[in-house]
Amino acid sequence: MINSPLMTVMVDAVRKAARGLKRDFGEVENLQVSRKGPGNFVSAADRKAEDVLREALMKARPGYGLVLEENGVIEGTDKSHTWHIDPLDGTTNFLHGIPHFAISVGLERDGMIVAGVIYDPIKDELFVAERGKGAYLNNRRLRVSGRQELADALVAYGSPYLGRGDQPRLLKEVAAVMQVTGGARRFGSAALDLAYVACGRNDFYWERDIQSWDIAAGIILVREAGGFVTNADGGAEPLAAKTAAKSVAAGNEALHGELIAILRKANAA
Ligand code: 2AM
Ligand code: CA
Ligand code: CA
Ligand code: CA
Repeated sequence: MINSPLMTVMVDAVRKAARGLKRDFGEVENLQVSRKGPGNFVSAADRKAEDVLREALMKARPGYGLVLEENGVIEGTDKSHTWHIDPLDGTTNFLHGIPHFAISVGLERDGMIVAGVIYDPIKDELFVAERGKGAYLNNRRLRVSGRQELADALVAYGSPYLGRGDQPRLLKEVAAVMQVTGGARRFGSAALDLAYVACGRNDFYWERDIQSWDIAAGIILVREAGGFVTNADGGAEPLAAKTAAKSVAAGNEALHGELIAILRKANAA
Protein backbone atom coordinates (compact mmCIF):
# COMPACT_ATOMS: atom_id res chain seq x y z
CA MET A 1 0.00 0.00 0.00
CA ILE A 2 0.95 3.64 -0.19
CA ASN A 3 1.19 5.32 3.21
CA SER A 4 1.03 9.01 2.45
CA PRO A 5 -1.25 11.70 3.88
CA LEU A 6 -2.54 12.37 0.36
CA MET A 7 -3.46 8.74 -0.24
CA THR A 8 -5.22 8.57 3.13
CA VAL A 9 -7.33 11.59 2.18
CA MET A 10 -8.23 10.11 -1.20
CA VAL A 11 -8.98 6.60 0.03
CA ASP A 12 -11.09 7.83 2.96
CA ALA A 13 -13.17 10.03 0.67
CA VAL A 14 -13.66 7.27 -1.88
CA ARG A 15 -14.61 4.63 0.69
CA LYS A 16 -17.14 6.98 2.26
CA ALA A 17 -18.78 7.68 -1.11
CA ALA A 18 -18.69 3.96 -1.94
CA ARG A 19 -20.85 3.08 1.06
CA GLY A 20 -23.68 5.16 -0.41
CA LEU A 21 -23.23 3.66 -3.86
CA LYS A 22 -23.38 0.14 -2.50
CA ARG A 23 -26.58 0.89 -0.61
CA ASP A 24 -28.16 2.50 -3.67
CA PHE A 25 -27.13 -0.42 -5.89
CA GLY A 26 -29.06 -2.69 -3.54
CA GLU A 27 -32.29 -0.84 -4.30
CA VAL A 28 -31.54 0.53 -7.72
CA GLU A 29 -35.16 0.16 -8.87
CA ASN A 30 -36.18 2.91 -6.43
CA LEU A 31 -33.57 5.43 -7.52
CA GLN A 32 -34.49 8.69 -9.12
CA VAL A 33 -33.03 8.78 -12.63
CA SER A 34 -32.91 11.65 -15.09
CA ARG A 35 -31.50 12.14 -18.55
CA LYS A 36 -28.71 14.60 -19.32
CA GLY A 37 -28.90 13.90 -23.05
CA PRO A 38 -29.73 11.02 -25.40
CA GLY A 39 -28.62 7.78 -23.74
CA ASN A 40 -26.91 9.77 -20.99
CA PHE A 41 -28.40 9.03 -17.59
CA VAL A 42 -27.66 10.33 -14.15
CA SER A 43 -29.16 9.03 -10.93
CA ALA A 44 -29.44 10.20 -7.36
CA ALA A 45 -26.61 7.74 -6.64
CA ASP A 46 -24.20 9.62 -8.94
CA ARG A 47 -25.11 12.95 -7.36
CA LYS A 48 -24.93 11.79 -3.75
CA ALA A 49 -21.56 10.10 -4.29
CA GLU A 50 -20.23 13.26 -5.93
CA ASP A 51 -21.42 15.39 -3.00
CA VAL A 52 -19.66 13.12 -0.51
CA LEU A 53 -16.42 13.23 -2.52
CA ARG A 54 -16.57 16.97 -3.03
CA GLU A 55 -17.18 17.70 0.64
CA ALA A 56 -14.49 15.33 1.90
CA LEU A 57 -11.83 16.51 -0.56
CA MET A 58 -12.61 20.22 -0.13
CA LYS A 59 -12.38 19.81 3.63
CA ALA A 60 -9.05 17.96 3.49
CA ARG A 61 -7.47 20.15 0.77
CA PRO A 62 -9.38 23.47 0.88
CA GLY A 63 -7.57 25.32 -1.90
CA TYR A 64 -7.62 22.66 -4.60
CA GLY A 65 -9.80 23.07 -7.68
CA LEU A 66 -12.26 20.39 -8.76
CA VAL A 67 -13.50 19.07 -12.08
CA LEU A 68 -16.67 17.13 -11.30
CA GLU A 69 -18.71 15.15 -13.80
CA GLU A 70 -22.07 16.20 -12.38
CA ASN A 71 -21.25 19.66 -10.98
CA GLY A 72 -18.71 21.03 -13.43
CA VAL A 73 -15.64 23.02 -12.53
CA ILE A 74 -15.00 24.58 -9.11
CA GLU A 75 -11.99 26.87 -9.24
CA GLY A 76 -9.60 26.68 -6.30
CA THR A 77 -7.31 29.29 -4.82
CA ASP A 78 -4.42 26.87 -5.32
CA LYS A 79 -4.07 27.04 -9.09
CA SER A 80 -1.64 24.15 -9.36
CA HIS A 81 -3.82 21.37 -7.88
CA THR A 82 -7.05 20.00 -9.38
CA TRP A 83 -9.13 16.93 -8.56
CA HIS A 84 -10.77 15.11 -11.48
CA ILE A 85 -13.74 13.22 -10.10
CA ASP A 86 -16.10 10.65 -11.54
CA PRO A 87 -18.41 9.63 -8.68
CA LEU A 88 -19.87 6.68 -10.56
CA ASP A 89 -18.14 5.43 -13.68
CA GLY A 90 -20.38 2.88 -15.35
CA THR A 91 -23.77 4.41 -14.57
CA THR A 92 -25.42 2.37 -17.31
CA ASN A 93 -24.16 -0.87 -15.77
CA PHE A 94 -25.24 0.35 -12.32
CA LEU A 95 -28.77 1.21 -13.44
CA HIS A 96 -29.13 -2.19 -15.13
CA GLY A 97 -28.03 -4.02 -12.01
CA ILE A 98 -24.70 -5.07 -13.53
CA PRO A 99 -22.06 -5.11 -10.78
CA HIS A 100 -19.29 -3.42 -12.75
CA PHE A 101 -18.78 0.24 -11.89
CA ALA A 102 -16.36 2.35 -9.88
CA ILE A 103 -15.50 5.65 -8.27
CA SER A 104 -12.55 7.42 -9.85
CA VAL A 105 -10.54 10.27 -8.31
CA GLY A 106 -7.38 11.66 -9.86
CA LEU A 107 -5.20 14.53 -8.68
CA GLU A 108 -3.53 16.80 -11.21
CA ARG A 109 -0.57 18.96 -10.25
CA ASP A 110 0.58 21.56 -12.78
CA GLY A 111 -0.85 19.62 -15.70
CA MET A 112 0.38 16.21 -14.59
CA ILE A 113 -1.61 13.48 -12.87
CA VAL A 114 0.21 12.66 -9.64
CA ALA A 115 -2.20 10.39 -7.77
CA GLY A 116 -5.22 8.24 -8.53
CA VAL A 117 -7.74 6.04 -6.76
CA ILE A 118 -10.28 3.78 -8.46
CA TYR A 119 -12.58 1.72 -6.27
CA ASP A 120 -14.96 -1.05 -7.30
CA PRO A 121 -17.20 -1.37 -4.24
CA ILE A 122 -18.89 -4.60 -5.31
CA LYS A 123 -15.70 -6.61 -5.78
CA ASP A 124 -14.03 -4.58 -3.01
CA GLU A 125 -11.10 -3.82 -5.29
CA LEU A 126 -9.19 -0.66 -4.42
CA PHE A 127 -6.69 0.49 -7.03
CA VAL A 128 -4.29 3.24 -5.93
CA ALA A 129 -1.25 4.91 -7.44
CA GLU A 130 0.96 7.84 -6.60
CA ARG A 131 3.72 9.26 -8.74
CA GLY A 132 6.99 7.50 -7.98
CA LYS A 133 5.39 5.18 -5.42
CA GLY A 134 3.91 2.48 -7.61
CA ALA A 135 0.40 1.15 -8.22
CA TYR A 136 -1.47 -1.27 -5.99
CA LEU A 137 -4.63 -3.38 -5.98
CA ASN A 138 -5.61 -3.75 -2.33
CA ASN A 139 -2.19 -4.66 -0.94
CA ARG A 140 -0.62 -6.10 -4.05
CA ARG A 141 1.88 -4.18 -6.15
CA LEU A 142 0.74 -3.97 -9.76
CA ARG A 143 2.50 -4.57 -13.01
CA VAL A 144 0.97 -4.45 -16.48
CA SER A 145 0.73 -7.75 -18.33
CA GLY A 146 3.78 -9.33 -19.84
CA ARG A 147 1.94 -10.72 -22.83
CA GLN A 148 3.82 -10.10 -26.06
CA GLU A 149 1.65 -11.71 -28.71
CA LEU A 150 -1.42 -10.08 -30.20
CA ALA A 151 -3.01 -13.52 -30.46
CA ASP A 152 -2.87 -13.82 -26.65
CA ALA A 153 -4.07 -10.29 -25.94
CA LEU A 154 -7.39 -9.30 -24.40
CA VAL A 155 -8.35 -5.83 -25.59
CA ALA A 156 -11.02 -3.60 -24.04
CA TYR A 157 -12.63 -0.62 -25.73
CA GLY A 158 -15.30 1.96 -25.10
CA SER A 159 -17.88 2.75 -27.74
CA PRO A 160 -19.53 6.04 -28.68
CA TYR A 161 -22.93 6.37 -27.08
CA LEU A 162 -26.26 7.32 -28.53
CA GLY A 163 -26.19 10.67 -30.26
CA ARG A 164 -22.43 11.14 -29.99
CA GLY A 165 -19.18 10.03 -31.49
CA ASP A 166 -18.22 8.21 -34.64
CA GLN A 167 -19.77 4.72 -34.52
CA PRO A 168 -18.67 3.61 -38.03
CA ARG A 169 -15.09 4.49 -37.18
CA LEU A 170 -15.20 2.48 -33.95
CA LEU A 171 -16.70 -0.52 -35.78
CA LYS A 172 -13.84 -0.47 -38.28
CA GLU A 173 -11.33 -0.34 -35.46
CA VAL A 174 -13.01 -3.13 -33.47
CA ALA A 175 -13.19 -5.34 -36.57
CA ALA A 176 -9.47 -4.89 -37.15
CA VAL A 177 -8.65 -5.59 -33.51
CA MET A 178 -10.90 -8.67 -33.39
CA GLN A 179 -9.15 -10.18 -36.38
CA VAL A 180 -5.74 -10.22 -34.74
CA THR A 181 -6.22 -10.44 -30.97
CA GLY A 182 -7.35 -13.07 -28.49
CA GLY A 183 -10.52 -11.17 -27.63
CA ALA A 184 -12.27 -7.82 -27.49
CA ARG A 185 -14.44 -6.63 -24.59
CA ARG A 186 -16.75 -3.69 -23.94
CA PHE A 187 -17.08 -3.55 -20.14
CA GLY A 188 -18.69 -0.12 -19.72
CA SER A 189 -16.42 1.56 -17.17
CA ALA A 190 -13.49 3.50 -18.54
CA ALA A 191 -11.90 3.78 -15.10
CA LEU A 192 -11.99 0.02 -14.54
CA ASP A 193 -10.79 -0.62 -18.10
CA LEU A 194 -7.66 1.39 -17.24
CA ALA A 195 -7.30 -0.20 -13.79
CA TYR A 196 -7.49 -3.61 -15.50
CA VAL A 197 -4.66 -2.62 -17.83
CA ALA A 198 -2.62 -1.64 -14.77
CA CYS A 199 -3.14 -5.04 -13.14
CA GLY A 200 -2.60 -7.06 -16.31
CA ARG A 201 -6.17 -8.26 -16.91
CA ASN A 202 -6.56 -6.15 -20.03
CA ASP A 203 -3.56 -6.02 -22.33
CA PHE A 204 -4.77 -2.89 -24.10
CA TYR A 205 -7.69 -0.46 -23.92
CA TRP A 206 -8.75 2.44 -26.07
CA GLU A 207 -11.66 4.87 -26.20
CA ARG A 208 -12.49 8.14 -27.92
CA ASP A 209 -14.64 11.07 -26.80
CA ILE A 210 -13.84 10.74 -23.15
CA GLN A 211 -13.41 13.25 -20.32
CA SER A 212 -10.70 13.99 -17.78
CA TRP A 213 -12.72 12.52 -14.89
CA ASP A 214 -13.03 9.18 -16.73
CA ILE A 215 -9.29 8.70 -17.15
CA ALA A 216 -7.26 10.87 -14.74
CA ALA A 217 -6.87 8.22 -12.03
CA GLY A 218 -6.41 5.43 -14.57
CA ILE A 219 -3.57 7.21 -16.34
CA ILE A 220 -1.35 7.26 -13.25
CA LEU A 221 -2.32 3.70 -12.35
CA VAL A 222 -1.18 2.41 -15.73
CA ARG A 223 2.02 4.46 -15.76
CA GLU A 224 3.00 3.46 -12.22
CA ALA A 225 2.38 -0.17 -13.21
CA GLY A 226 4.90 0.19 -16.01
CA GLY A 227 2.43 0.68 -18.86
CA PHE A 228 2.12 3.19 -21.67
CA VAL A 229 -0.67 5.77 -22.01
CA THR A 230 -1.24 8.00 -25.03
CA ASN A 231 -4.26 9.30 -26.86
CA ALA A 232 -5.95 6.85 -29.25
CA ASP A 233 -3.80 8.06 -32.15
CA GLY A 234 -0.58 7.31 -30.31
CA GLY A 235 0.01 11.00 -29.58
CA ALA A 236 0.86 12.79 -26.38
CA GLU A 237 -0.76 12.80 -22.97
CA PRO A 238 -4.52 12.45 -23.29
CA LEU A 239 -5.15 15.21 -20.75
CA ALA A 240 -2.91 17.75 -22.50
CA ALA A 241 -5.80 19.43 -24.31
CA LYS A 242 -7.84 20.76 -21.41
CA THR A 243 -11.19 21.20 -23.09
CA ALA A 244 -10.90 19.40 -26.41
CA ALA A 245 -12.43 15.94 -26.80
CA LYS A 246 -9.98 13.45 -25.38
CA SER A 247 -9.14 9.93 -26.30
CA VAL A 248 -7.04 7.34 -24.56
CA ALA A 249 -5.01 4.23 -25.35
CA ALA A 250 -3.20 2.22 -22.69
CA GLY A 251 -1.26 -0.99 -22.69
CA ASN A 252 1.99 -2.72 -21.96
CA GLU A 253 5.09 -1.64 -23.81
CA ALA A 254 5.09 -4.51 -26.29
CA LEU A 255 1.45 -4.35 -27.36
CA HIS A 256 0.67 -0.62 -27.08
CA GLY A 257 2.58 0.33 -30.22
CA GLU A 258 1.31 -2.64 -32.20
CA LEU A 259 -2.31 -1.92 -31.39
CA ILE A 260 -1.97 1.79 -32.14
CA ALA A 261 -0.63 0.76 -35.56
CA ILE A 262 -3.62 -1.53 -36.08
CA LEU A 263 -6.04 1.29 -35.19
CA ARG A 264 -4.25 3.63 -37.59
CA LYS A 265 -4.38 1.08 -40.40
CA ALA A 266 -8.09 0.46 -39.77
CA ASN A 267 -8.75 4.19 -40.13
CA ALA A 268 -6.68 4.48 -43.29
CA ALA A 269 -8.49 1.56 -44.98
P1 2AM B 1 -20.24 7.26 -16.92
O1 2AM B 1 -20.83 5.96 -16.57
O2 2AM B 1 -19.51 7.91 -15.80
O3 2AM B 1 -21.15 8.18 -17.64
C1 2AM B 1 -17.79 3.87 -21.03
O4 2AM B 1 -17.13 3.59 -22.17
C2 2AM B 1 -17.51 5.25 -20.56
O5 2AM B 1 -18.31 6.22 -21.22
C3 2AM B 1 -17.83 5.32 -19.13
O6 2AM B 1 -16.71 5.88 -18.51
C4 2AM B 1 -19.09 6.16 -19.02
O7 2AM B 1 -19.00 6.99 -17.91
C5 2AM B 1 -19.07 6.97 -20.27
N1 2AM B 1 -20.41 7.16 -20.82
C6 2AM B 1 -21.27 6.19 -21.11
N2 2AM B 1 -22.41 6.69 -21.66
C7 2AM B 1 -22.24 8.03 -21.70
C8 2AM B 1 -23.03 9.09 -22.19
N3 2AM B 1 -24.23 8.90 -22.75
N4 2AM B 1 -22.53 10.34 -22.08
C9 2AM B 1 -21.32 10.56 -21.53
N5 2AM B 1 -20.52 9.58 -21.07
C10 2AM B 1 -20.96 8.32 -21.16
CA1 CA C 1 -22.28 9.95 -16.70
CA1 CA D 1 -17.34 8.17 -16.57
CA1 CA E 1 -19.99 9.06 -14.00
